[in-house]
Amino acid sequence: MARINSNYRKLTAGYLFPEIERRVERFQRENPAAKIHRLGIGNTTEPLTPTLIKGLKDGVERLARAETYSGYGDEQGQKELRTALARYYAAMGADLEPDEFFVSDGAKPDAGNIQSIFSSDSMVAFQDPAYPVYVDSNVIAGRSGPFDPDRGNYGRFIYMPCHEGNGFIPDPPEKKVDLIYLCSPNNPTGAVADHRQLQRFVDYARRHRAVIIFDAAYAEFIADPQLPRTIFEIEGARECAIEINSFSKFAGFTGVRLGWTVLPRTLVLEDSEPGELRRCWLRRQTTFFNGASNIAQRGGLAVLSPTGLEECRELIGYYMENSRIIKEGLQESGLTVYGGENAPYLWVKTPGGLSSWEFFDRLLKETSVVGTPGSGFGPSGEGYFRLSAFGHRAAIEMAVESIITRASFAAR
Ligand code: PGU
Repeated sequence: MARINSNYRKLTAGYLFPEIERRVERFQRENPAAKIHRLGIGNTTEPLTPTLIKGLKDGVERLARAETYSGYGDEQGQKELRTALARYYAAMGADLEPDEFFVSDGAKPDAGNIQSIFSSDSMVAFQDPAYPVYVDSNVIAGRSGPFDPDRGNYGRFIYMPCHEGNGFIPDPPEKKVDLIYLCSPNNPTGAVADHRQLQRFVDYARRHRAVIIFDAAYAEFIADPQLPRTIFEIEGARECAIEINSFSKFAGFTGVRLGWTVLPRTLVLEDSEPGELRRCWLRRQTTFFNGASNIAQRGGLAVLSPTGLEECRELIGYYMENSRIIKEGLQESGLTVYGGENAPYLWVKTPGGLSSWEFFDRLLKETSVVGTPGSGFGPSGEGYFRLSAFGHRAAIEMAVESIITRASFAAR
């Protein structure tokens, strides 16, 4: 008799973004004339830059000739791309070998799959709130214990609350844990950990032989040159950290699909030799994954070229200008807003003690603006709301205008 993986029943709700989409569709059905302003999902909107298009076309052209045609490739990713990634990290002061990079079809699959190379009874700590994939993948893997509906959390998980009091960057856990998920710049709060804060996590991890899984998908949005863009800028990180990253937000590859994970050979665990964990991930990927698209990888190479980087950074500047417009507009309407300076997300405190979903419904009804309820990112996200700065400028301006002129809570 076949039985399902009952851990799926422990997931508290459907995946956040499809749930939002369902509510928006219902609103649109009931209000066919409403023009919806989408500041919900962090999805890129601007066309790829010329250098990237050229790189992708080159990938296609190579498939048209027998001499350059390629089929299945190196599961770990094309050597040329991994070498370019190592160079990209070297420019940030991080010393990594091409063999420590694993190219993938995006940061989401890596963030979900990485837990599978760790013991199934690992104790796991999460930044709260955070990108839901970290918690959900560990629930599915059976590490969560039961869900507590009153507290909105899972009994066996360690939550590291992020709130105004700690500037949305938590301290390392008090207890000994095995795995720690960190995301900086953080989705959803937009907060970025500084060197000192990351050093504390690295020191903690080395002391307890814990592993930090560091999601740097928004690293390129950091404007402040003092802030670390990779965990590998931190002393000792090569012994205890894995970094997950993506071309999605960096280069507009949300639909192209390309990311990478860095797993250093020097990483040590309680019960294994240096290098064994890296070999496990390689084994995992060679068994379950057949490599990223060769066309996308040519695109990735173009991103990392000097002109590619320059163009992508210009595009990031465009989204960050959106971010500034949203932040100023919301502040003008009397809301308290965090983030948005080194990350493409604005973290808004809901007014009048509204819950995150109450605010979602109110904002949609009054202004036709769609955002993301903070509670969808973890219990500490309750009472907050995330707005995304990815969007066409005109659409962003209309959304902000709609909030300023139509929201009942706006100061006028
Ligand atoms: N890591 C973080 C922290 C993210 O916020 C996202 C996307 C990803 C990884 C995914 O990267 P890929 O390389 O494209 O796989 N977050 C968006 C999209 C939602 C989703 O379901 O991924 C968001 O709105 O939060």
